Amino acid sequence: MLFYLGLGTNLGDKEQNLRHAVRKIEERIGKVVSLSAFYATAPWGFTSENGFLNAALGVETSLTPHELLRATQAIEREMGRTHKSVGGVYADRLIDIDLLLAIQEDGALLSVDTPELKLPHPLMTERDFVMRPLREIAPEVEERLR
Ligand code: PH2
Ligand code: MG
Ligand code: MG
Repeated sequence: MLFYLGLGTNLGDKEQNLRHAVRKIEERIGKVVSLSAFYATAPWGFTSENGFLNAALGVETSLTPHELLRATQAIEREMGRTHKSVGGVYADRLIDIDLLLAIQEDGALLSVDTPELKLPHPLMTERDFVMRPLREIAPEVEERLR
């Protein structure tokens, strides 16, 4: 299955953080078939003096969606991410890897709706920092999300 992932970081050496995450994804998850440019973006949904670097990639994997979620969470933890949010508010982070959507072998969009994982990502179309890099590598998917 082909998954599109969104990557974000706003602490430390951000370019290095994104490259490191891509390498770990390639080692543990599957073949990275597309990778966007790295986009400098302003923090969305919270206040921080640390700007973001965001990217999107496509990865072909035999993992199930929940296995993939656990694999990306392990990479986040190993890269030093301690918590997702503080009191329900977004926090600065070394790396965030979000599952955006998945395309099945027959070309259909996979739909997942569980407490821990929803695909396609319910907020992605409202977030320019997700859609700009995704549009670069997969211009055809946007109209399928409407
Ligand atoms: N991620 C968030 C919240 N806000 N803003 C930008 N620019 N980039 C992000 O990756 C980002 C964000 C939650 O994960
Ligand atoms: Mg996120
Ligand atoms: Mg996340």
